[in-house]
Amino acid sequence: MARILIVNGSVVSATGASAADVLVDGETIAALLEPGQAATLGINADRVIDARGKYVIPGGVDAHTHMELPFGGTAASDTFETGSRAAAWGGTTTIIDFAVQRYGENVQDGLAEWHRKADGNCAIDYGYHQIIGGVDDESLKAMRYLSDHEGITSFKLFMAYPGVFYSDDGQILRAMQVAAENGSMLMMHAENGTAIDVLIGQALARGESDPRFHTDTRPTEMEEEATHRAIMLAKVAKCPLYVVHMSAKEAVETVARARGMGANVFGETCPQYLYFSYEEHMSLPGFEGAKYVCSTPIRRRSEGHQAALWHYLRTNDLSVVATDHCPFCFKEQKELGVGDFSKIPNGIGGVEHRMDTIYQGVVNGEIGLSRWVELCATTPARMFGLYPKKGVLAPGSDADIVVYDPNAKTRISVETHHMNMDYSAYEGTVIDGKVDTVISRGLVVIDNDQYVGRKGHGRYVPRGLSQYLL
Ligand code: DUC
Ligand code: ZN
Ligand code: ZN
Repeated sequence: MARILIVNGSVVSATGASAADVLVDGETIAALLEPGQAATLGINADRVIDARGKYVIPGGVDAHTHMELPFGGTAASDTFETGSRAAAWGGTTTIIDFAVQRYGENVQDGLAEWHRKADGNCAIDYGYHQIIGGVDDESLKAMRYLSDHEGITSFKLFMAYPGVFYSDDGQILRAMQVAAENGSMLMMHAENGTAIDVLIGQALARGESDPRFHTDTRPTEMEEEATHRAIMLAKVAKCPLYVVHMSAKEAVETVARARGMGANVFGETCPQYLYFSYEEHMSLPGFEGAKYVCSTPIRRRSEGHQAALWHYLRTNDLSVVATDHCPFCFKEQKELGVGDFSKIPNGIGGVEHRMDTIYQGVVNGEIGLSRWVELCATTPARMFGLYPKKGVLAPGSDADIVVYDPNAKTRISVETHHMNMDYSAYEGTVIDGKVDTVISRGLVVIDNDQYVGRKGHGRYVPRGLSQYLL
């Protein structure tokens, strides 16, 4: 593989920014050099990339995606091939997807199925968390095995979706106790699913069938209560806990309180919760709101959730921005829920837009430049045992690099995105900044507005334990 020298850029890390040149040799970073030092030292490269006026950052790590997830009577519309390519377009060079064990299935079979879907198809590197949809003796044993032998050190449980992925409190506690044995991370979908199902039934009985009732039947209290319960169970089990896709400010307050008391509790949010709202998106006329149906739901701006989430991104009570990329087409997929919002498949596609939309938070003064890199690359890598291979530009790290142009603009549209979706939730949005060049393990994959990578370049990356445990 080639030697690449990136010159004249500003290298941005989780701790600061400085003028430096980056030398890539094969799949890894060979050196960070003083500007001009390469010439002095007589270093040659096969390719020199001029990053003048641009940022040079570690490739994004999206810790929450769902390629080809069977869900809601259909399946997420991106394959690993299309979804990982779209991620690369958006400056993400590693995804952690969720392998699935459904109730009654064998965990290892679920994992094998995910390898079948991903292996040989990805443009960028990938790992897996494992969803445990049926906690029993066998799946608990499998958790130990995956963590010891398969590089899967994080497990997602659901307090929502009774009859599908749901675990009761006793099952959750047992899984947490197993995770605590070796420091694996328990990831939680924290919503009170049995109570929500009652509210859904009552709403439908009243004839409330439009998409916006998805939010109304998943009130903030259901997220807050479940988050609190998960934290208490994790405390009893002495297990690290990562609460996924948080949208209610009260729920994050609960995480903040636990963190204040020294608990190993972490919160994740997603761009859709920062930018979309009940008033502007869920309540669009007709069936348009279906485009924004995801769980946890999009919340009311009038209640201050979006502003609070930005606040908690600053305080680190929300530590990671992931996408929960779970795309469904409007035609035939979202449309399954015409006349019954509870049948709309839950999910929004966004793997391509995370780096850009969160960079907009830098432009808007919500977060600093280094915090952008920390939230989108460095912390997810450390949180899920990928660091320092991923998430940092340092000698020996994988050469996963994004050259980002802060002076260009990105217009998001279904016409120009690369995800396998027939609509864009961000249609027409113009973002300051643009992914310029993307390198995945030493291979240039995005160059001059072209995808020049290849299917199968991306490799499975086994992960270690979280590096954040107190
Ligand atoms: N939870 C997820 O994490 N992804 C898709 C749907 C859901 O409820
Ligand atoms: Zn979830
Ligand atoms: Zn998800």
